[in-house]
Amino acid sequence: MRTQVAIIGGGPSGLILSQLLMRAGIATVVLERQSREHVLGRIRAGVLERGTVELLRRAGVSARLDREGILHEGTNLSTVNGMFRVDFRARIGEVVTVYGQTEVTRDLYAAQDALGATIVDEAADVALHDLDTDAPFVTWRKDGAEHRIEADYIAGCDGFHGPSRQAIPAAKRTEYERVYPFGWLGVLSRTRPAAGELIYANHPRGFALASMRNPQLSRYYVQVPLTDRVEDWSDAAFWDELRRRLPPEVAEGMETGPAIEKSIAPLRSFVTEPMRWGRLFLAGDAAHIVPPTGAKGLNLAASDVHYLSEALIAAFGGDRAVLDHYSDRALNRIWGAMRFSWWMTSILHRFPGQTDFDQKIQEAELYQLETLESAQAAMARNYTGLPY
Ligand code: RFL
Ligand code: PHB
Repeated sequence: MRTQVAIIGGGPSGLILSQLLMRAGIATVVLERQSREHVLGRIRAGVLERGTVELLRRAGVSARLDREGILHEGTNLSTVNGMFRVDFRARIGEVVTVYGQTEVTRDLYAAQDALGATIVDEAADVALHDLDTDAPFVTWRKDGAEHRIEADYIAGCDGFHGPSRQAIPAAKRTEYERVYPFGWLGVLSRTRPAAGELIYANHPRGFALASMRNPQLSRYYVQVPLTDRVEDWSDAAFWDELRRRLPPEVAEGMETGPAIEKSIAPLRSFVTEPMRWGRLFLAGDAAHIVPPTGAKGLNLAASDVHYLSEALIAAFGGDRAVLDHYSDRALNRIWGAMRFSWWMTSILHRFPGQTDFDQKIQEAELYQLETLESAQAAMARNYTGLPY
């Protein structure tokens, strides 16, 4: 088999890239380790920047998003001293769209099917070969048979645990990492959201977040120690803990119900540089991870794919120089989001061993955000999306 771009990973990065390339007349093959059912069962991000929405429009997959996405003009922050709101629209004239990653992925699969895309699911033992030559290829196993595909370029869109990043020799990459000493326990429930917009809560018992997917579907998180397991948390224990950490006026009227999904995600900041080696290009979680506090993971995957699709389309049009700038262009924006996600994480969580001094600094940061329009404008700019 032969194609122009072999894409490893059928998550949002891989599917958006395939969609944009196919619409530009470039042939792709997507190799995904899991079944489609598994990929569509994952509950992840929920907040889209304008740039992400525009990219999905350009990819021709925004009909349902444009209909069902909920515009949020601001967000709430809750502290020991009460709750305040940062008004994105008033500060910088921007908004975000609430629409789940699961729905984005579902729309992408439907659009790819309509274009007749080749998406191989349940591809086992995917391996990348000869990346620093002009004839790279990928091998995998499916239904007991060995397969091989040659490509002009390979896109590593296989998330944090995929093989693409590891295919770059260790001596050729630099990794930057911070692991946070806590995780988020998340619950999805068929209940009315607690508030009209998100609430990020700094509380002495730990961080909490009230989010949503639609008017009937809520998504909540509480900070938990890394030693906790999902089985340790009954639904009742989760709701009790969440209620304690949200503002009383919100907790009082909050609807609760059975958890449809419950999982614990560790928090990490990670970047590998450069995002290219020979004919391999990394995009999305394969190259970087942010803690979810800034809602940037999916949005960074989208901006990477924006830069990468532009570069590949230019290369197939005869201008290969653009490929040389992909990594730097993407990383510039990635580090901006890294800083923001780290900062949001730092000001909102309880850290083991946090001193009274650390505590006072957190309070001062949040007070600035409450009272300084310039601080709110900076947060609004970062949260709604740095420019491409
Ligand atoms: P994905 O979504 O991880 O997709 C990668 C795809 O590659 C496949 N794959 C392989 N395919 C072939 N061969 C292999 N050997 C492979 N190994 C892996 C995987 O099955 C998968 O389908 O990466 P992508 O496309 O770059 O998209 C990035 C986003 O998914 C990610 O940034 C966000 O979801 C991060 N994230 C969250 N971001 C937020 O903004 N808000 C959140 O609430 C939020 N929650 C989360 C998250 C990420 C999580 N992960 C990765 C553990 C919750 C979780 C649990
Ligand atoms: C979510 O709805 O899952 C969500 C929203 C905002 C975040 C993280 C997760 O910062």
